[in-house]
Amino acid sequence: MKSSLQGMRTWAAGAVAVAMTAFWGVQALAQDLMGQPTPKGIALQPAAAPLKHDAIFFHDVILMPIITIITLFVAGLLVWVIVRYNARSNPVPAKFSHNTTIEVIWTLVPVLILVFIAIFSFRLLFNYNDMPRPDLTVKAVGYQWYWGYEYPDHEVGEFISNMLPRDEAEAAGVPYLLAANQPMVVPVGKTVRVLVTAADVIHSFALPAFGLKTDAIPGRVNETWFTAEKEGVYYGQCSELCGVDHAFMPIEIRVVSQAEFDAWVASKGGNPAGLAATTEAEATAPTIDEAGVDAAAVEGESDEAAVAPQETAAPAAAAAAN
Ligand SMILES: [Cu+2]
Repeated sequence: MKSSLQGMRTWAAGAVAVAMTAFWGVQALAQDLMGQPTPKGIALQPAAAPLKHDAIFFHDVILMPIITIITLFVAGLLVWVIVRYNARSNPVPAKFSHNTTIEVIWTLVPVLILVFIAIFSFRLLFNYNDMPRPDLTVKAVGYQWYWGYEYPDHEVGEFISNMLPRDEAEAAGVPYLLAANQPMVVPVGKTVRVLVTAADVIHSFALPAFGLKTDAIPGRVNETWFTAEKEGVYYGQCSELCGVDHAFMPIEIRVVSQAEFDAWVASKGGNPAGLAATTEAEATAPTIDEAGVDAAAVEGESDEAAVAPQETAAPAAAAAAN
């Protein structure tokens, strides 16, 4: 009995080691694609934003080892009971039905495990809620079955982002069902606040590489955020079953340099300096006039703006955009 227990322990320890090695080994071997799913990949998509790093840590370092150890432990117990206590090996069964010590243990240990998980779980949850001061805001509106994006800071009115048809996606060498004809474009390294809502039914704004998944609910504005760490194209999908074309309303976020972003905003008829002017005006009062003049000067209205220095940046910027 004693030796079989000992053997069981050794076997369990070995199995844990093998399982962990296999798990981490597969993770290390797989060269997962950035910003999109990897064929035959089993790990989470690589992180390209802080929240995803936190989520991957929670999954890989906290949850997976606990899940693996518990699964192997319970499976080991089952095997032990089957082998040791079947009718043949144990013809005279024990008659007791309770064991206070072991009941206290199997109540307390799971409680402690859950508390341990909760510490990290809440930390992750708080990270999602504690958005750093955003550098820009994008409003994402879910429709049956496409997304609309709007940049209020930059005075870019809503534009529609549809899925790229199969022939166009294949011709362009981009993933069909993930690529969009008009991506959401954001500057690299800037904190983007995404205001998420919907116009008809519930959708969900989800993008794995940034760790995003926020319900888009009609009549309600939800908020999420990300700070893209490197330039590139990142794909997500509507993740709330929303009707017959639910699978055909992808989310494509293109992360570019600040200069490219400014050029893109200008190409959309927006005001690339809109946010900078507003932020400056909010931050320090004396720069209000400067910001107003600068914004107007871009459009060659410097004379009018100069004689009306009391004007705040916002109206001047709005005038400049017209
Ligand atoms: Cu949807």
